[in-house]
Amino acid sequence: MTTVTYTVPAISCGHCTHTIETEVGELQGVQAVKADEATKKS
Ligand SMILES: [Cu+2]
Repeated sequence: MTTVTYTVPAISCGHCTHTIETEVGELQGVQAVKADEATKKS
């Protein structure tokens, strides 16, 4: 399994992380998504 970390400065609240996890999780080949509001990484 490959892990990739992205920095997403636009994350400003828990709703943003939820949106990212939902949308990225629908992409083909993505097994798990975790977005973090505090570090702005996903
Ligand atoms: Cu937000």
